[in-house]
Amino acid sequence: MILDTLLINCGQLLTMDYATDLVKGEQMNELPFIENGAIGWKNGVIQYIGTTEEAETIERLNTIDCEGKLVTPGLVDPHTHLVFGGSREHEIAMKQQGVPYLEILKQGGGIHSTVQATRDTTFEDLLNKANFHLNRLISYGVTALEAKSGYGLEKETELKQLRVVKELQSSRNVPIASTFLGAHAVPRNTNPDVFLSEMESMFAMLKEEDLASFVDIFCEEGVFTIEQSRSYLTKAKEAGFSVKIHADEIVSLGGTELAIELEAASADHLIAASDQAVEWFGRSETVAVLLPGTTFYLNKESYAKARDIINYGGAVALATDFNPGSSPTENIQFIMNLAMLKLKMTCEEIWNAVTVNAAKAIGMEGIAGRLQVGRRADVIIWNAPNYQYVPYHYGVNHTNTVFINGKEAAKGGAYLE
Ligand code: IZC
Ligand code: ZN
Repeated sequence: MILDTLLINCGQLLTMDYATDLVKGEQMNELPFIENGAIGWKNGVIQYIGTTEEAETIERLNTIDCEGKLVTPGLVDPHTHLVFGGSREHEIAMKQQGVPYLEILKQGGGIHSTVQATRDTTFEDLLNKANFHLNRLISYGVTALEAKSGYGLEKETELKQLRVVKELQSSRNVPIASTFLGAHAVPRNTNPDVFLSEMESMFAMLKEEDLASFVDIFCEEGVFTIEQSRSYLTKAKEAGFSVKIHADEIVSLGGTELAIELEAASADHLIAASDQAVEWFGRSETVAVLLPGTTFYLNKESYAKARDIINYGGAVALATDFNPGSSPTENIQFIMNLAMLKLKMTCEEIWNAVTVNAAKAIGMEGIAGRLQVGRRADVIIWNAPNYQYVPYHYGVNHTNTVFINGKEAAKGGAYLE
């Protein structure tokens, strides 16, 4: 077989080639890599992984000399609110005056502001906007992701958002997991239980039309209670969905315990998770998806207890939480910097958290987050001499070349149209 492309002289080639789909506890601090590695593919599928020396005789059309640079799998972003209308810079002054996130929401701003903008935006404009942000995520190294609805809070607009995601799934060559977050906020002057039953009534149709794989809920003070979340997600599971929870982001309600009890695919945020919940991750397959960009942007002092979750044997993943309110950034590398600085994660843990564990959190363990023969050639060459360098040097884009399905998708930090 003649390969299309062979990368040689990869200073460190991270493969994430573990025996399991999920890396937990102490194992998160391992990071197997091939020194002076080589990786090659044909028709977008990886055909060779090994050393440069052994690759010498492989027939190929194109050779790229990586000159000692770091080469890794494409990154996986397991928590984004990719599809939305408008933006929220008009709330900057309130934010600077210290008006809390939940207070802005209570006053009809925050999520409600984006809901109005999303209702007012056409399908085509939402799609164009989502494509723009997706291209930027890719330029930072993301080659697989999750995208949530949740800015409709009514059937029609929730469907519009999910159909944008479905269009992206078929028109773009990046795997996207679709999550129904109809339960993102209670529409103003609406009874929450009546609202939740309206959202539940969409489950069967979403399943039938394959519009979502996951159902998520914002379990938070002033939004949805533990009891409402348990009942809603139990019905979602009965309808055949995997579930996720925005858990203990601001107030400690016990959403993290609920996620573990329900065997959720992930529990996300966890800044205010109880000590008990943190301990439970050790005995659970539920992935702790941590979003330090949100803590940073909400200007909070204390971050999620990543160290404790890992020390108790749990699995951590990292995500941008890209959204117009609490985390307006597509820069997943900045999230890796924050994980180093604020979550005190080791560089090894950080790389596992944005690849193998992130893929597992969105049901993509079979296709994303690892480099293996037979898998998609979603590969990044980094302007970095080693894997520690990316979490270390902050605020800039280190990608040299992002390959999606074996094709150059971004170069020098810019998406290639
Ligand atoms: O638009 O504020 N936390 N949902 C829950 C968000 C943040 C997104 C937003
Ligand atoms: Zn979120």
